[in-house]
Amino acid sequence: MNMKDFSLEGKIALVTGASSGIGLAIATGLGNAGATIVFNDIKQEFVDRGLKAYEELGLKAFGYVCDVTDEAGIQAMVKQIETEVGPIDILVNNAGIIKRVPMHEMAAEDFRRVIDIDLNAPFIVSKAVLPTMIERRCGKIINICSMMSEFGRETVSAYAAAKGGLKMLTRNIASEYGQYNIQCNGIGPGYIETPMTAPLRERQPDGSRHPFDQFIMSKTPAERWGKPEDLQGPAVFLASEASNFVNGQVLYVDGGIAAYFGKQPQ
Ligand code: NAP
Ligand code: GCO
Repeated sequence: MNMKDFSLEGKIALVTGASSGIGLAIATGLGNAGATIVFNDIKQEFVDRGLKAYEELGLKAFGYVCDVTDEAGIQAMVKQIETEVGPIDILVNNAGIIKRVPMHEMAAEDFRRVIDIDLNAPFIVSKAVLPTMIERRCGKIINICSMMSEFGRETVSAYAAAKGGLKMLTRNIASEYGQYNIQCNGIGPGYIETPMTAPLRERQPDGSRHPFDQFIMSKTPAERWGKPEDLQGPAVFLASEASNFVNGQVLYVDGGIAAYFGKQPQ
């Protein structure tokens, strides 16, 4: 093996929803490995925020305003990228939302919205990039799954259903398109410090840690929340030639949560 296999020089990477959080970190990691970064977000102000962030990091990036659930918009955006930047080598389906509501109280429209963004959109965006990947006989698709691809918990029924489905969509894309030298894998982050999990880490009025924060500490061997940067190395690996025989897998980057029974209460 040659360490150049980990290089992304000359590659074009589309990371959805990459103006903040995990997407921004993953795109930065891919950029530092040599890829040209392309990303989208739902508002120009968020795209501008992302472009500023990449510029400050000295990284070349292209940003587009597009809602990942809008198939016509995604198809047009991918064609625009292919014209303005070049063919997409790497797709990271990162954009996602969560709504934490007890299932028996959740509005069906809210359940559908989570499924639409977290599961239907990875289908829509993958469908848009696959024809060129098939034609070029190469491509990498990385789906950002979750601990909820494996576990349930109270109030996240829609999110768990979506992320469980996303794990199987990952396996099916791998199965259907491996013959074209296209690899599709997932990254399953553990609990990561981003805006999505900020409510779970808020300090209590007495200054103590949020009960859920304490719970995660007891369930994580690493005894810390993950940082978005913890996902950069795994993403570069799955986006690179070094993982050409890895297909249909979900790589959990969770500090050991999925392997751990949990700390015995003191
Ligand atoms: P985040 O900071 O909220 O990032 C989500 C990104 O997706 C935002 O940039 C958001 O844009 C964008 N987005 C949302 N809906 C969109 C749409 N319809 N079209 C285009 N972009 C859209 O949260 P995060 O924690 O980085 O989450 C990123 C991914 O990691 C998600 O798929 C999430 O499920 C997954 N994940 C997170 C954790 C964690 O602990 N944080 C763990 C496992 C998996 P706006 O800001 O404009 O809404
Ligand atoms: C929650 C959290 C989790 C994380 C992540 C874990 O409410 O339990 O938001 O779902 O975001 O998905 O991997």
